Amino acid sequence: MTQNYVADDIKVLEGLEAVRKRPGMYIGSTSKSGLNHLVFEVVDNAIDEAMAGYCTDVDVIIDKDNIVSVSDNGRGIPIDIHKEKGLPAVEVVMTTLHAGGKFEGKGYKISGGLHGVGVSVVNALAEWLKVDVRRDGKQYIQTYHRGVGKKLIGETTDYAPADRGTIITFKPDATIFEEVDFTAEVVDHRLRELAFLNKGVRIRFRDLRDDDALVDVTYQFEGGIVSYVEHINENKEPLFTPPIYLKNERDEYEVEISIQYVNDYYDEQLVSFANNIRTREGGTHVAGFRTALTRVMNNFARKYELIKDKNEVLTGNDLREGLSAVISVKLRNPQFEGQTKTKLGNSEVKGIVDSMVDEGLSNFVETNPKVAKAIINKALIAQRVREATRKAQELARRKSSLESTTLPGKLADCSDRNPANCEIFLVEGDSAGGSAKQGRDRNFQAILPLRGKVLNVEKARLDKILANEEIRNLITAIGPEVISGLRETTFDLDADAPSISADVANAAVLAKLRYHKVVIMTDADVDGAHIRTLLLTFFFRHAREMIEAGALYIAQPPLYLVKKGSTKRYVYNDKQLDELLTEIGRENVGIQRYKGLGEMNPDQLWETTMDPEKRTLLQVTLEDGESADEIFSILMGSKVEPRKEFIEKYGKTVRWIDV
Ligand code: 0RA
Repeated sequence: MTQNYVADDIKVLEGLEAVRKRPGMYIGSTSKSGLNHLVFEVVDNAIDEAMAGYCTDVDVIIDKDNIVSVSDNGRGIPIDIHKEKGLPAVEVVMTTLHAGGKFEGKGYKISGGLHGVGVSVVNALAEWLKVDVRRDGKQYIQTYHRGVGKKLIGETTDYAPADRGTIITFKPDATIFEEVDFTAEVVDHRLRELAFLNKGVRIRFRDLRDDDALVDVTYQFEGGIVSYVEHINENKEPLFTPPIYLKNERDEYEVEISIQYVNDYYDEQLVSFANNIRTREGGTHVAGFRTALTRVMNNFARKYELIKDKNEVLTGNDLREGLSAVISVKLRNPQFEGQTKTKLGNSEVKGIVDSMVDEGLSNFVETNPKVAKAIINKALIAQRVREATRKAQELARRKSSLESTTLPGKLADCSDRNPANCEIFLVEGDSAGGSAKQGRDRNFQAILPLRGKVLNVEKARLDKILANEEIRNLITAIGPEVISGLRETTFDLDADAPSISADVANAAVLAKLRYHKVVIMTDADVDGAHIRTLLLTFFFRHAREMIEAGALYIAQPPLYLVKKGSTKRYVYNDKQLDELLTEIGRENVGIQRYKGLGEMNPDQLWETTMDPEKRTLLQVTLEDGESADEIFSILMGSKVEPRKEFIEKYGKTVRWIDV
């Protein structure tokens, strides 16, 4: 027996010696955070007593010299002789690592403290510590120095049984800690948090170190975590009041959740705890909550047709915007994982929280449909905004990628660097492109051959259009800034900007262009007309101001070459041909019909279509925005019938082209 006793004693010394040798292992560090942790370790024990239902008041004092005392009106640490060790139980608690658990009664001590190390660690790291227990009408006081040298200071037996509890007072060991000044704000914050998490418990905090700045606050929240949510949203505009509150106890798990949304704040404020320990990295309780929240709200939204499209869903992100929530779970064996050991790892918790929220929240939304609808509307707005933002970012990204792109390889640029003098010909196909390159005046004329049919832009959105290489080449060549979806500012001449004259606006557009004349040059046949229409549609939809500024043109290649004797005449349409033949007579006339630009030799192309002295260019103008819009929709949109009708009626002509 005596042998055992000594052995146990040595074990105690070894245990506490280990704490003093490697304090970081037990309290995280020996800096401020480790120091403050000493207070929390003691407070957590008192709060455990409150959680067990035996304590209503906790009193924390930081006194001069950084002497801390924590009192509670719980049952008091047992003082009877511990059977195995032959020591008063309080002494075992104070000197044995993890001793707290040995006293667990059923349903008691869910476990406290960041590392759950127990007060013996505080004892080991204190220059001195005094424990004062009042229990069963007795008072029992012990002191320690650096965890050892226990002294019985007092023992009385005439206490009023009602006056019970524990007072632990200690002074941190300056040979262990880098500094011994407790941080009042950190202690204060944690005590308030504990008061929220433990409904009704009264926690008083006093900082008496500085006579000129005494602190004396008391926290007590009858609303518990509902009060916590209200506190988080104190200066915000709630979407509804009071916050939603869900609670469930199952087996050895207790789950409490409070939720509120706010209108004027877009981040999520989710604060989660496991056994009063803040789980900054989240974990299975948070995952279960999120899954259930998303499902319940989507189910409700679909049931009441707040989302119509079957495929439409509110995502977790949509439902997180403006959400303030506190999640608090209590369980017997919490597993903490993650970088900072602040992530709850117990896998069973996810399902428990999920089913509890599913049940509780489904019930809530059915009985509070107005609140549910407000939440869903908010999420729908969040969804729309997110979608628009994503697109804008995508466009900005593409724009910068366009800007950083060197000019397309296919572009045969001109040498003049003054856009006002320059023209670019958008030419259908490589062979026509070849003729145009040879025929042009390279000083001021650039050629960009476009391969095949340009994408039908009427049906595609800008982000998709930009994936098309031909369009990208085109945009890069003329200057991305003229594309309305790719610039930050608009040149709009709307009612809000009456002071900007059309001239100024047009000049602003021209300043973005690399060529002041952009000329569509396609064959005079059906395919050519189609490509021209596709290009016009693109400019109309995405660079309308460029048309308004008069920068878009259509080249007029001849349809026929008429030869008689030594005279040669180019003819641009059948009517002209008729007139010419009437004039010169139909005998001994050679008529060549050009099927495509590629059939002309470079000199002919220059002479007939590109030479500013001789050519006819059609400037594209918009007579009437609305009807132009309608025509494009008919021509390029997906309804076949109106398009057919239009083409039959107007043939190949694009009506709004003003010559
Ligand atoms: C072990 C067992 C019991 C209470 C405590 C420890 C206890 C520890 C601290 C630390 C600060 N305040 C405290 N209050 C209580 C329960 C013993 C019983 O069943 O009565």
